[in-house]
Amino acid sequence: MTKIAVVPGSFDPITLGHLDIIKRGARVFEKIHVVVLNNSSKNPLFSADERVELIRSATSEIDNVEVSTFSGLLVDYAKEVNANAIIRGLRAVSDFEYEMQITSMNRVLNEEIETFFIMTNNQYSFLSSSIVKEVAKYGGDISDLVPKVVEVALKEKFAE
Ligand code: COD
Repeated sequence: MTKIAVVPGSFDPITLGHLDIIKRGARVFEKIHVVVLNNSSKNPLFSADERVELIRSATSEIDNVEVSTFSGLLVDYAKEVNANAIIRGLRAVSDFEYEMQITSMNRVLNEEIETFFIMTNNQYSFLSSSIVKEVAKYGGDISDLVPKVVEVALKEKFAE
């Protein structure tokens, strides 16, 4: 059986924490599909297409990674790309409850798709897209937190 995993998220925008999870997943699974899910309850800074482009640039050197966007249920996307696994990142205990809810719901929707968790690298345990946007908005240095393309894109966004 081919080991194909989906790494889903909002990625608004992708950070070095996300990238770390994607890279480590790509070492274990034969193929990784990173998917930007349009979450109707959030008001994103970057459009879905912009987020996909930023992820593509940030992952261009990883051969077994593909990036796309999807509107709908994660399990439906996973089925579409023949994935039998979902990878999520865990930063702190505070992530656990939310992740447990999502995982349980996805299992109800399709019990054949297994969710795997990758613990964050300690240096990124505080990192989130929201924090990065907040710091970038007020001109703080985010060069150690996001890929270079994202740093540039955030500067442009907040200069608009
Ligand atoms: N270090 C490690 N991992 C990290 C870090 C970090 N610094 N920052 C984020 N992560 C992980 C997160 O824990 C998560 O696993 C992943 O990276 C993506 O994070 P986000 O914040 O970009 O994405 P989320 O959590 O908002 O994504 C939620 C989904 C879009 C996946 C979810 O809403 C969804 O599946 N929506 C589709 C509808 C659906 O199927 N619903 C049913 C299930 S609830």
